[in-house]
Formats: sequence, C-alpha cells, structure tokens
Amino acid sequence: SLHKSQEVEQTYIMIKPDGVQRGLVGEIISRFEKKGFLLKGLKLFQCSKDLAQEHYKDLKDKPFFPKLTDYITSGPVVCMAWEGDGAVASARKLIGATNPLQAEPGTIRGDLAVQTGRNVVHGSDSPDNGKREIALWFKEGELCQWESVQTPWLT
Ligand code: RTP
Repeated sequence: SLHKSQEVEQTYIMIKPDGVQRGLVGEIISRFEKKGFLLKGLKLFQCSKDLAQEHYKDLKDKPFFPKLTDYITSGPVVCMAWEGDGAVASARKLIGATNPLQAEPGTIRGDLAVQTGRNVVHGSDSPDNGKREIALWFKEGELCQWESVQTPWLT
C-alpha cells in the first residue's frame, strides 16, 4: 500500500564515474539486486558541480573537497534508489570501507577498487541522508512505486 511504501527505508546508491568508465555498472547493480533490495529509481546522469557540492556539503571544509567534486563531475554516474528494511546500513556493508585497501574482500570496494579517491560507489550513511540524497538526485516522476512479486523475503 502507499502508506507502507512511504515508511520503508530507502538508500541512495551511486556508481561513481570510475565505476562507469571501468565497465562495472552491471556488476555493482547485481550486488544490490541479488541481496534482495527493491530498485525504485535508476538513471545514468552527468551531474553539475553545484549538485556535487550540495551532495557532499558536509565535507565542504575538507582539503579533498575540490578533488572530490571534480571527480564526481568527471563523467556520468549511475544514480539508484534502493528500498528495504535496513537498506542503508546493509548497503554500507555491501560497499565496504571508504579506503578500498581496508575494505573486506567480498565487499564492492574490497573486490573492485584500490584508491579512496576512486572508490567506485557511494551509499547514504543514514536513513535521513537516504531521503535527502534521493530527493536531491531524482525528480519526483523518476521514482517508481512498484512491488516485486517476489517480496516474501523482503518483508
Ligand atoms: P561515500 O559518501 O562516497 O559513500 O563515502 P564514505 O561515506 O565511505 O566516505 P566519506 O568520508 O563520506 O567521503 C566521501 C568520499 O570522499 C572521498 N574521499 N577522499 N582523503 C581523501 O582523499 C578522501 N577521503 C574521502 C571518497 O570518494 C569518499 O567516498
């Protein structure tokens, strides 16, 4: 029902430009799909510097902020909204530690990346940021309200 889907936790996952350029889009999407989360939004998108700065506004005083926003705007990204109970924390586990050299094998960064500055994927760090980031990266009509027929293991 509409009421229920508004309650369910959503996380914003983004394949960064290095992930797109390295041909890892399918591999990364598969990890979330196989885990069992529900895909609510998906697009390839070239973002503006303004949007990148807004997305990472909590890091604006960090020395790496200009490099980070250059990186995120250096090519298209894949924007995704994934839904499910506990999706935010679980997605962070699937993604692994920020520094890919410290990320566990079996995680996306642990398996696919070596540099913090090229760590292939982003995931929201709280349910509130999940909401904020999905609203920032998607227009209303771009998200789909649908239920998988295979929901027994999601609910
Ligand atoms: P994300 O937001 O991308 O999922 O990453 P995160 O929470 O694991 O890491 P956070 O500390 O929020 O940093 C955001 C992104 O900034 C880049 N970064 N570069 N020392 C550095 O050069 C440095 N530190 C962070 C990374 O791309 C990181 O994912």
